[in-house]
Amino acid sequence: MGCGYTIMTTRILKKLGGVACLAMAFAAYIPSAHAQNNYTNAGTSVSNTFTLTYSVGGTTQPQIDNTGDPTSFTVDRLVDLTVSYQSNSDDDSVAPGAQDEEVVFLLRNDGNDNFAYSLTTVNEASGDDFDTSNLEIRYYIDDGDGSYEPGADDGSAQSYAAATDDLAPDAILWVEIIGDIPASQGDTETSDISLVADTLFPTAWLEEGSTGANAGTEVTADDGTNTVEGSAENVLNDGSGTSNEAANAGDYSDTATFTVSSPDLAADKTVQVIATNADGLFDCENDALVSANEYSIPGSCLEYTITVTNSGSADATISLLSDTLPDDLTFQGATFTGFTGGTPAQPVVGTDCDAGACVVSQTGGSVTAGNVATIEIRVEVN
Ligand SMILES: [Ca+2]
Ligand SMILES: [Ca+2]
Ligand SMILES: [Ca+2]
Ligand SMILES: [Ca+2]
Repeated sequence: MGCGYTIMTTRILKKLGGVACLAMAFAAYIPSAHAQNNYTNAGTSVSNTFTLTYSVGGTTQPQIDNTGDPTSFTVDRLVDLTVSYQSNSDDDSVAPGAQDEEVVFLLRNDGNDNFAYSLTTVNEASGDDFDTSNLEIRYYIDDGDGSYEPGADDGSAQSYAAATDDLAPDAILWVEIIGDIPASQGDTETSDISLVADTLFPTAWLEEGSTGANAGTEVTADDGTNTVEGSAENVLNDGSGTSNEAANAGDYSDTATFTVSSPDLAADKTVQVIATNADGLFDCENDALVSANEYSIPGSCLEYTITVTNSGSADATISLLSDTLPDDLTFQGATFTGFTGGTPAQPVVGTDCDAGACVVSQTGGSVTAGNVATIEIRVEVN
């Protein structure tokens, strides 16, 4: 870094007649990495003295120093922040029509003073398929471990109004955006939502105390005329996370994506004659198809097949699949395949289906994503 603090070094070099560069004396004030940055608070007055002893021809001369007039400067106010979507902290895969779905963002104060923040949601208009409705913001105050623990170590949800609580340097808020997914959205469709945080005056600076009437108003950059001592001046050093805000404007943003995951369910029913069974010897419950050209006379064995196909990316939960067989039949058995869980039901083999006596059903359970479930029902013609 050489002579890190240019202004200060210039002053000291003048007093020393250009003898040395005192960069080392100020090395501690050069910003380091952001995470756990341990910055010096804005408004801190840093004083410093030096001594110079020398001799001429072996004779020690009076010491030169500035102990009676220490150099000092005020640490200015670094404004910087991080907004980062936490894709591992929520379920951003949502069902059509789902309500109060949430995405989670980290908001961290990367500056060197207390700040509050305004929080704004943006339903992005391009690059996605739909907008999420009824957006709301709430947040949790991290307990200092950097882990998202809503309702536990990070306490209960704070509802957001016009400004967040004051946030100390390095402190983190977990900001949740909550919204409703329109019922009409199809499988794999997406909705992009950005969170924009803008830096506001806190209720009190760390070193300089109450911000009075400025609390909750936007922090803007210094007028460009720096004073070395006196009040801390605002230096905006934020980047730009999305097109919703620019660099060095005291704000930052990131984008989360809801992706619709829905079952895509189709069902149909076919019938096939398994055996003409003219001699009455065919075992309709157990025997296999005789030929592709069997007739349906009284006594013939037929098979209905109900096929449920889930070509979506989410499981479909079955409420009830029910088939009441026609009066003209006698029930000969049913085979259920492909359902996960739930309860199949069927009449006793040999039941005459008059008056709705033959109900075959699947109650509950699911057809998982990408799978097919079937019910094969054997009957004889009366
Ligand atoms: Ca959108
Ligand atoms: Ca935590
Ligand atoms: Ca200054
Ligand atoms: Ca910015």
